[in-house]
Amino acid sequence: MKVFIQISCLNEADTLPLVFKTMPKTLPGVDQVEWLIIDDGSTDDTVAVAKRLGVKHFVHHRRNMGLARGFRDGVDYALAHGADIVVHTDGDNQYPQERIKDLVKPIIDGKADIVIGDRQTSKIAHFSGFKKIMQRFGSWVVNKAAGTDLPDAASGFRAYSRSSLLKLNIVTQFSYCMETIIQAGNKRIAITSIPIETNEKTRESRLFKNIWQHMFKSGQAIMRSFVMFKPHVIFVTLGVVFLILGLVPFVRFLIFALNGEGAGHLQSLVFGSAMLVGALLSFALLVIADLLKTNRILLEDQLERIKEIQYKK
Ligand SMILES: Nc1nc2c(ncn2[C@@H]2O[C@H](COP(=O)(O)OP(=O)(O)O)[C@@H](O)[C@H]2O)c(=O)[nH]1
Ligand SMILES: [Mg+2]
Repeated sequence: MKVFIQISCLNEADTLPLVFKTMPKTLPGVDQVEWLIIDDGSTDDTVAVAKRLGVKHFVHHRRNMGLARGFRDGVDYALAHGADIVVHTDGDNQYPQERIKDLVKPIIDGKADIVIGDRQTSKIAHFSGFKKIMQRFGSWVVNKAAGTDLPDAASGFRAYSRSSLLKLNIVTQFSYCMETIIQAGNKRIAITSIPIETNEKTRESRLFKNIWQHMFKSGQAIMRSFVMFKPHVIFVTLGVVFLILGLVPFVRFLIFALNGEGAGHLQSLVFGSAMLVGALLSFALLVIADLLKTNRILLEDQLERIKEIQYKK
């Protein structure tokens, strides 16, 4: 059993030594623990510091490509080097590395394929009340899209089994945290979570300037996942709303028209017809989205088989 612990880094030279203070060298039930740094175009000493700390595996991006792409390239590297489990943690020492042993345990025991460290956001002192509510709301929406029941969808402290990584395909540039859950949920991958306590904040978030940006970007990612995995939720809702908005004035016009008073109610006819066209379009988009979904399932099945061959152990 080989575990790769990967750390996303964008200029983390200052905090990496702190991260490695609690970084496990061995784990129960694991033969080999490897550390992997994803250097996403850092301009500080991240790489030199990591080498000094004993890291031997690196994925470099010459320029910044974003967290999601970094994660994907890290996973590719780990799988190519024989990883059975890939753990992800942050370079700002937000997560308790000493809990990695608990994160991988459900996978080693064969009870789950993805394990998420639940930060218990309601208890984090430096989160504002509003941020806590938004975290809960965000997780609720993700759970709805994924068909899961996870308390903390935005946590980046996770362990993934090899087989789950062969099935997951990251397509968004951003918010892969939410995306992986929604994909995993819809692909019926077993996900579980364990409660963790986060460390003291070392610096401000670099991923988000403020909570609004966070909400906007997460919202986009969730919306896209909905269209990908549950298109009926969006297009049936839209279609029904348009249908009702269209039928009411349309029927109103018809009644008048049958009574010979149609000429005075053309507005109803125009508005009703426009809404009915909207309804028709929504249902047409539903059919297209559904066909695309079938296509994607076939493509993803191929990708999984290719990855299995590519990363054969
Ligand atoms: N690969 C990659 N990692 C990043 C990027 N920006 C931030 N990170 C890393 O992602 C992790 C989380 O970033 P952080 O600024 O702490 O955001 P937070 O999750 O909101 O606390 C840290 O390990 C960062 O070094 C990026 O553009 N690319
Ligand atoms: Mg952080």
